[in-house]
Amino acid sequence: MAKPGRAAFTPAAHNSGKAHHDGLVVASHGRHCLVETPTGERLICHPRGKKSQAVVGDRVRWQATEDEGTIEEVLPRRNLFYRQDEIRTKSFAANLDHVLILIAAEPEFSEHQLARALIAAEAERITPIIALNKSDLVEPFERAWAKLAPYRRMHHGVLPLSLKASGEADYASLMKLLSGKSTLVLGPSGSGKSTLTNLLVPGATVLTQEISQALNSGKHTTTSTTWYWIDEARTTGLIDSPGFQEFGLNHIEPMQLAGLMSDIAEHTGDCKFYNCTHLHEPGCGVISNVETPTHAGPISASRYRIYGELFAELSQTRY
Ligand SMILES: Nc1nc2c(ncn2[C@@H]2O[C@H](COP(=O)(O)OP(=O)(O)OP(=O)(O)O)[C@@H](O)[C@H]2O)c(=O)[nH]1
Ligand SMILES: [Mg+2]
Ligand SMILES: [Zn+2]
Repeated sequence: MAKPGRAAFTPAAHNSGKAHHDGLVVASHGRHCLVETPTGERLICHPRGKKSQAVVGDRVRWQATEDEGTIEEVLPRRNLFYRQDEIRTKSFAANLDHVLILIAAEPEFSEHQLARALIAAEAERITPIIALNKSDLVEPFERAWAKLAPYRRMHHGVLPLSLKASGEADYASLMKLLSGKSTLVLGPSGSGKSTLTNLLVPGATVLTQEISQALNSGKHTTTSTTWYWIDEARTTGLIDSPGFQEFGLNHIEPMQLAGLMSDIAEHTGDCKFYNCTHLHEPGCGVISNVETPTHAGPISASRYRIYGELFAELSQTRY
C-alpha cells in the first residue's frame, strides 16, 4: 500500500478527488499554510472555508489539488493558545505541551506581559516554562533575576540561560525539559527565540536580530510562526514565533483570574465569602497574604497589583 503522504502526489489520488490525508500544520501565512505529511513532505494548503482555518500545530485532513492542497478538516484540538484584545483574536498555536516564555536581561521585559502570557497558558492547561536569557550581561541580568523573585518561587520556577555565550551548557537542560514534547517559544522581540531555535534544531538557520539589523529589515526579526523538529524521529517539536508587545486577555472572565494565577489561587480557599473578588472583602485569604513594607507575605505586592489591574481591565471590557 502506498504511504498516505505519497499517495497525494500520484495522479490516481488526484483524479479521484476523494483521498483525504493526514497532516500537521507547520507554518501559517495569513490564510494559507504549510502542511507536513506523515512521511515528511511539505505542501501549501488552502482552507476550504472559514471553518477549516488552521494554525500551527493543528492536525488536519487535506486533499490534493494540482500541486497544492485543500484543508478539508481541522481535527479536534487538545488546546489552543491565543490572545484576544478588543479588535481581534490572534492564535499562536494548537496542541501544545509547553509554552516556553523566553525573556531576557535585555531588552527589559514587562512583568505585566509575562503575567498575562502565564494566565493564558494556565487557562488552556498548557504547562508554562519561564526562562531568562542573556546571563552573560551581568548587571541587567541581576536586575531582571531580582524582578523575577515571585516567579522563581512559583511551581514552574525560572530557568537562567545564556544562549549565545554558553549555549552548549544550556542545550542539555533544555533538552531534558523539551524532549518528546511540543513547545511554543514565546516572548518579546529580541529575547533570543530564534537563537534558541538555531541552537536546538540541527541545521536550522533562522534569521536572528544581528543579521536582520545588518540587513536593516525592521523591528521584529521573525514575522511568522513556524514549527521545527529537534530530532530526526520527529517527536520533539519547537515553534518559533514573532515577538509580541501586548498580550490581550479579553477571553478571560474577571472571576476566573485568581484561579489562573497560581500564587494567588493557593490562598483563595481561605476567603470568608465564596464569591470573594479579593479586592476589598473582609476575611479575604488573598489580601491577608500579600506582602507589605512591614509584613512579609507569600504573595508579592507586584503580583497582587497586577491582579487588581487585570481584574479592572477585564471587568470594563465585558460589555
Ligand atoms: N548577550 C547575549 N545576546 C544574545 C543571547 N542570546 C541571543 N542574543 C542576541 O539577542 C539578539 C536577538 O536574538 P533573536 O534570537 O533574533 O531574538 P528573537 O526573540 O527571535 O526576536 P524576534 O524574532 O524579533 O521576536 C541577537 O542579536 C542575538 O544574537 C545571549 O545569551 N547573550
Ligand atoms: Mg526571532
Ligand atoms: Zn478573597
